[in-house]
Amino acid sequence: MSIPILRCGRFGLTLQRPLLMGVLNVTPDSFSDGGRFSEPAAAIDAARRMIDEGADLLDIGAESTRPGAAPVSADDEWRRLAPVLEALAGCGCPLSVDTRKPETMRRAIAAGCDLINDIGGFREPDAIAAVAGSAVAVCVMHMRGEPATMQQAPEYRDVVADVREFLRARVDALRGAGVVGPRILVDPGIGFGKTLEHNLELIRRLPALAEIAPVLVGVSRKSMIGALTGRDVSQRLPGSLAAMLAAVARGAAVVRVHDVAASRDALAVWSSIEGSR
Ligand code: HH2
Repeated sequence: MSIPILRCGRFGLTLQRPLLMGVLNVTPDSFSDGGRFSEPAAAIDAARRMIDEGADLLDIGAESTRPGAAPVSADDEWRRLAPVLEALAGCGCPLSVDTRKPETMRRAIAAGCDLINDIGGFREPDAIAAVAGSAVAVCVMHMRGEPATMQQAPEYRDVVADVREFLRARVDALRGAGVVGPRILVDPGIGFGKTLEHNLELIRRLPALAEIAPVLVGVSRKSMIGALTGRDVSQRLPGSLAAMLAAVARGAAVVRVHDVAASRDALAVWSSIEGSR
């Protein structure tokens, strides 16, 4: 069987084993690490540390998406991203930019990023056009509603069927616009307009999403882990590792994590026992 590949800007990443995407939030208000890396120098140090620890990709975000977060303008978003992207351009690690804004997508692609991660699933008018003429990979995430209101009593007919239908339609729209080849990841959007039970069901039935495209999953430090363990955000690593391995066991191709070294160790042990991935 041929080894699946993700075409990702300057890189071709093999998906033979689960890939680790390290989270770099250059925001003053992210839920888990808000403010720690809002100065470019601190962000760049954190990025280099994650690369040393074994990150396969870095996901750089300049707008917090935690429930209730305030939106930022495209210019402010770019002011936060530009120095970090410039400093990391030659770091040898694929760079993902986490944004919903077509203008930021275009600027990030021009600055040499390799993946655009859109928690809005490329629904903004012009978002698909922003990535279509480039070689970047895309991550299409499902979110119900908007960050400010998404946790207000979310309801689904069947959460897995609804998320799958949404992701399939977005992937079809991207492919129709010329985003072809193995450049697309899909993501159930854990915590984005979902109850705890919705999140658990999506992880349990992840293979239903992997039929569409390789799946990226982000559970690291999220409120789902807090709800299950009673732990504050600073103490959610063990729970995050358990959820990450449950996702990987169900076929997650990429996992988005804050704690790269610990996640790398957990994956090394898991993969050695499982053998095949
Ligand atoms: N989760 C967050 C942000 N971006 N992108 C994808 N594809 N999948 C996710 O699950 C995901 C994401 C939220 O986490 P974090 O970046 O740590 O927090 P904040 O949005 O507050 O910056």
